[in-house]
Amino acid sequence: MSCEKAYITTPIYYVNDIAHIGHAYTTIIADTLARYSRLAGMETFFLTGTDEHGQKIEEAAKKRDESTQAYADKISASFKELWDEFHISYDAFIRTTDEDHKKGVQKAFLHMYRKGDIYKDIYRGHYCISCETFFPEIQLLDGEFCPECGKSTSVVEEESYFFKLSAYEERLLAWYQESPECILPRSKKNEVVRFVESGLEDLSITRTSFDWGVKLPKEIDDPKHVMYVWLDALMNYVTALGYGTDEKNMDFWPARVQLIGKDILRFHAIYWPAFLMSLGLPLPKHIAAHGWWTRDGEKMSKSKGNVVNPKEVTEAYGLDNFRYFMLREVPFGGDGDFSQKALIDRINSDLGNDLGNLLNRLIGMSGKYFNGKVDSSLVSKYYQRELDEVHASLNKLEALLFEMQIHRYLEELWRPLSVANKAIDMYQPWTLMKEGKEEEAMALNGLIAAILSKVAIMLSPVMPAVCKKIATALDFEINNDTWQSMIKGTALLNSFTIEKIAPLFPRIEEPLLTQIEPVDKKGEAKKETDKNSATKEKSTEGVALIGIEQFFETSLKVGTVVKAQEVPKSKKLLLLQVDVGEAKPRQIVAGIKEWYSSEDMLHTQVCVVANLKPAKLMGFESEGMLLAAKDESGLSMIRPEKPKKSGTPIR
Ligand code: ME8
Repeated sequence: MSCEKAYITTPIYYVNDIAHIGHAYTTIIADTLARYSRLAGMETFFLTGTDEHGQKIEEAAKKRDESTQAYADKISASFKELWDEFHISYDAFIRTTDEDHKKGVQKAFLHMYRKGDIYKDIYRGHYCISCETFFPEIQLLDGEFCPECGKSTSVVEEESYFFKLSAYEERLLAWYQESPECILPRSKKNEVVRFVESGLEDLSITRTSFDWGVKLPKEIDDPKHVMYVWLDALMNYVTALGYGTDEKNMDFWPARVQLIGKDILRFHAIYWPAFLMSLGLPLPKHIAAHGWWTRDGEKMSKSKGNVVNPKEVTEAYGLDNFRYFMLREVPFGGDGDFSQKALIDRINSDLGNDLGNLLNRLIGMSGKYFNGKVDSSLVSKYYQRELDEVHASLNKLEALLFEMQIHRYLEELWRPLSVANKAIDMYQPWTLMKEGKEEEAMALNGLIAAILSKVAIMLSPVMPAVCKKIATALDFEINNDTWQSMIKGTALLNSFTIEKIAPLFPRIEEPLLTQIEPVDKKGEAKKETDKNSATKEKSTEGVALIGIEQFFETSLKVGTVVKAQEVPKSKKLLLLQVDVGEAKPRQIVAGIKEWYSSEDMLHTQVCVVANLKPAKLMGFESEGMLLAAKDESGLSMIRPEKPKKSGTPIR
């Protein structure tokens, strides 16, 4: 066991909203790195959590008429629950409302204050609550709007404590230069360097106009101030290790990788290292900023109703498949567009054809010719060249992972699979058996099993459950011992009898979720709409304008729910039979169970989109869609104001 330490962190997520695939993406990457570090024998600490202070959270709670603490408790618990359902292997889940965290932040504040890095003055400027960021007037759009999110900012003139960020300019630039990989990908680092070179202003780090935050340390005795939420939040990375309290895990600091989205790079690459320098703590090895997931090319937001819920996607497609897709589809640092078609292609092609099928071929060959037995003892006698090729690929992997080239890691990991599939096609076990070359055929079996076992070890941080199944079929365990012997070394599996298991990646023929992408079965409709949208006019709100004829292409009808039941095992779906004035009712699968029970829906009237192509959801055919309005407070069905005959057209 190496005693190298690996501390891996995600951002702590704001509790003003529930998790979407962007949050899941960051967390899955961090989880993959943590799992790999453990596999490779590093002493690993993986931190995630929630960011609960600040004006944004206070306002979100107020809007819902809840106490801020109760509201934060609820949303924080929903993040934790989701990560537990996703088997995220975090070692600690920090909340900024934890007492120890608050103590640690106060201690840090006092340290910086006593050092002379904090002074009191008046802040005059603009504040964007949505980004929890101060902006000088010259940076605002049209003198009013936030340059980051475009929302309106408010004018702030209040007494504030300031952190002497400007004093750290030179030291920050020196850090960027001395540690070429401190910010990954490197292209992102260049942006940061340019920003710092253009000059840094001191940072306002307290507020007096609201009070949902950490108070200043009592030694400073200025009770009307609370700390700026970003100072509070960034400190989580060390308070979670015991900074300012028991210091229990501080030997994990500095972090090996701090994962963030590109939206919060400035806070992590400028403010955070400056705070650490002021505290006399070492700087993280890598701050790794990934790109943005969009939906059909647009930013996901509740108001647009285009947020992809990671739970729905994993329930339909499988957690490990989703993990693989997220990590393989987009080069780290680049933006990605979520579509079911892309997800299905990855599952059917990379996972089904290349990996799952190889295991099936091995099960078939060993069953047919050797009663299920696999023996690797003569692999190097016949297939040394293939083995060398496989080991050369495997040797490149670890560096790719810690350079955050995760898509290349997976690409490279697929090479051994291609070596295996090619070897079967080239040497043809059926021909070898016909020619009486039994020993060679068995060695080929051993080669395929060796490749599958090595790939399963290295794929296990990305797809833990699937790889466990592969390992069970091949009668070995994935752990640090097998990683040492079969990845760092060249050991092959001992002889074993293969277990026949069901195909790991049954082919998916059509999108499984209509709510996410109401497109035709093979995703063609989406492409057509994309093509159309290129020529469509845009309204002032950026929404495509359509002609009246196009609107009339949608058949909308009044329907009456004649039967309503729950979809087994689904937390979201109701199965409805809706009379739309046709010979028999339409079956509609609706994702409304969070807001409506089957009793609520029975005998009520609804508005139905009646000419959608049918799609399957959790195994049930859905022949239409219901209209509903959804905002932060929940979902409400759209119904005719007065009862109407079933089938009445809606104009
Ligand atoms: O910024 N695509 O919290 P937050 C990819 N509390 N990643 C996305 C994403 C998307 N569409 N949307 C969100 C905060 N993310 C602060 C952080 S840390 C000391 C404080 C991910 O809830 C991405 O990692 O707004 C992004 O950085 C993070 O969620 C922002 O989460």
